[in-house]
Amino acid sequence: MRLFGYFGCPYCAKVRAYLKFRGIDNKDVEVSIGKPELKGVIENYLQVPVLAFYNNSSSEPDAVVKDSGAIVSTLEQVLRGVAEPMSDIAK
Ligand SMILES: N[C@@H](CCC(=O)N[C@@H](CS)C(=O)NCC(=O)O)C(=O)O
Repeated sequence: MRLFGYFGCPYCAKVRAYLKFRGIDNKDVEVSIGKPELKGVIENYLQVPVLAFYNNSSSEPDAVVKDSGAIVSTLEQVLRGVAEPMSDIAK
């Protein structure tokens, strides 16, 4: 999974802290001005953090969650088995 965000973004720090706390591996993608990195990931949303799940070789994300609260809540539900696994969050 990839976490799109930038250094100094408090909402991104919140999600990174949560991922570390839960021991979830991820790849941090630092976004630049205008957030071109979000193109093809999420449309009409220019805030970070955004979390994206990818299949092995896919360049298109299988699932995308925006908003730090929604990211934490979604991952927590998946970990607790009360939501469908999103791709495979252990990857
Ligand atoms: N409710 C959102 C707020 C996210 C937010 O405000 N992110 C800021 C950065 S900390 C942002 O992307 N601002 C627009 C920008 O930097 O261009 C969340 O919890 O994720």
